[in-house]
Amino acid sequence: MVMALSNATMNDARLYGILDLGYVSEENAVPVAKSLLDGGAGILQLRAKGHDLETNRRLAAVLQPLCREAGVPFILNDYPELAAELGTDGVHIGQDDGTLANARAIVGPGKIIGRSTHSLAQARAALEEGFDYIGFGPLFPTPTKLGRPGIGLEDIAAMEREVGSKIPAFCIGGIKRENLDEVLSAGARRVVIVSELLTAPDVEAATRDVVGRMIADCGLRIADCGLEDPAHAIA
Ligand code: 3NM
Repeated sequence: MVMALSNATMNDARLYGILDLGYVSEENAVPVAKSLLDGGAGILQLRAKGHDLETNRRLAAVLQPLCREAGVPFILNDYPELAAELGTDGVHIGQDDGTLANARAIVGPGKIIGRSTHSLAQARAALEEGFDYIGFGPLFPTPTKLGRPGIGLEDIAAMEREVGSKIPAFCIGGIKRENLDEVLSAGARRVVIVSELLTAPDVEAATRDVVGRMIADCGLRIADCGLEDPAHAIA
């Protein structure tokens, strides 16, 4: 069995890349994943909503070793049983996908389990429950996750102070290079960017640009962009 990557690896991640089959064909999945990794994405997720289990299995089986080679955790969206079967580094679950304890019982100890949160209250609850990281959003309405209102930027600072200082917290939803500065100014320290990167003419260059800006922004802050207690971040 393959062990999960270390806490430190994920705690360093500023940009979380998602290979979303809503934007990338199965044939292009591997080259696009490579571009995200080469551009500096610190975590990679396969998100194949509406695709069958076999497609998820086929792709995840290829992407996991690719990420391992790059030293980047590979996370499967949904499908904890498949994550356990393939030994992926972790799994990401939504608000309606059950408890952490349930997912942990399936994927086992040492695996990364993340939760989507859509409010400050949900972010606090995910920290309390013991999730390894959270997504926080959608900040802006986004075609990648239709039907959800944007939660705006107002709660980012409080979320970062209360939750993002303890576990990695990734702001998500409608983030583009053109509004990245606004999101960072609101206090975000980590982001997920999906459509903007996957539809860029040069995925690797766009990814590299975002990662460079994230790192530079951390360097500008008085407080470090790390966690208060990195060892505490992942159980
Ligand atoms: N989850 P884009 S928003 C997959 O708020 C996802 O939980 C969200 O894609 C959440 O960068 C989102 O294209 C879509 O807006 C993010």
